[in-house]
Amino acid sequence: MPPKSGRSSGHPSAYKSLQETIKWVDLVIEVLDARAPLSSRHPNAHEIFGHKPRLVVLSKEDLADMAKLNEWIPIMTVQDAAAEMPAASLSLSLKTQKNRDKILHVALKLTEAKRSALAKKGLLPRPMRAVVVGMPNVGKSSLINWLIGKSKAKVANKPGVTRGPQWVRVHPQIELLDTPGFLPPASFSEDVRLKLSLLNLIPETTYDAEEVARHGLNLLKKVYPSMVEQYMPGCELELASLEDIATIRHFLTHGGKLDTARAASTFLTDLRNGRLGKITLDRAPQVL
Ligand SMILES: Nc1nc2c(ncn2[C@@H]2O[C@H](COP(=O)(O)OP(=O)(O)O)[C@@H](O)[C@H]2O)c(=O)[nH]1
Ligand SMILES: [Mg+2]
Repeated sequence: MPPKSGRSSGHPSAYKSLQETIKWVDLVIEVLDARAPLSSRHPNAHEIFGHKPRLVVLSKEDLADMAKLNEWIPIMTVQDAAAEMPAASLSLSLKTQKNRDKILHVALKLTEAKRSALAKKGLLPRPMRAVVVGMPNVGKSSLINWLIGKSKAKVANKPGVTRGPQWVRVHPQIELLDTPGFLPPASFSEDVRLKLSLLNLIPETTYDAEEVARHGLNLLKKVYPSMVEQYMPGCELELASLEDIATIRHFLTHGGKLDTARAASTFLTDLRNGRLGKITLDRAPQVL
């Protein structure tokens, strides 16, 4: 349930303003991080936009474990379909321009029913309106820029134009809001918090980097042991620790002790940039 007053949430108007935006759109484009398809979904996603056609975009495919991702893709829309709204999901990398046409094609398909309903009412055809939503850092702005492409530059080049959110035509029949929908804050389980911290999806001020790196290393030992072995040559997997990373890389503090803070930050950066390998930390359920 949305909070009724400001007391239970730091942003009492977040639900309201998002719901206001969603009222105006024909399609919700939900962005999730392909390295954590479930953990990066807002806990109230279905309640917030379950009554609209939804396109689920799993971003950062280039950093994700495709084998696991391919298990997730068909699952992501099952609950949406249960709301009897058309839904589809696909993964992509916003680092390449590939798949832009595919996204637009799927967006058109998902809004087909709406367009024919408008036509039946005798209304003039209008472009379908879409908004991009998702948690921080999943790739919303990247997706918006990726979809808008050159037309965005055109708008920005006009001198002296200050403006609020605008609809940008990304296809003759699709308009996109040029700012993402703002999702209300949520609380997460320990497990989800760890994954979100590891993948840099929650602010660094909200957790202890060294602690997250230690837990992350342990998680990786279980899920991707060979990555850890390659990353830390010569270490026994069971015992591999931040201290070992500091030793291997000769990270020492001024006092000559092992610099585990630096080891933690290096490990997190390498993990996030895909230097350990392509990872997807959420496990897809075996049975639908
Ligand atoms: N490798 C990779 N990085 C991405 C991709 N999409 C977004 N990013 C990066 O993820 C970070 C957050 O993206 P941003 O669009 O600002 O996320 P937002 O907070 O949801 O708007 C940025 O550093 C992007 O460059 C992707 O498909 N692949
Ligand atoms: Mg952004």
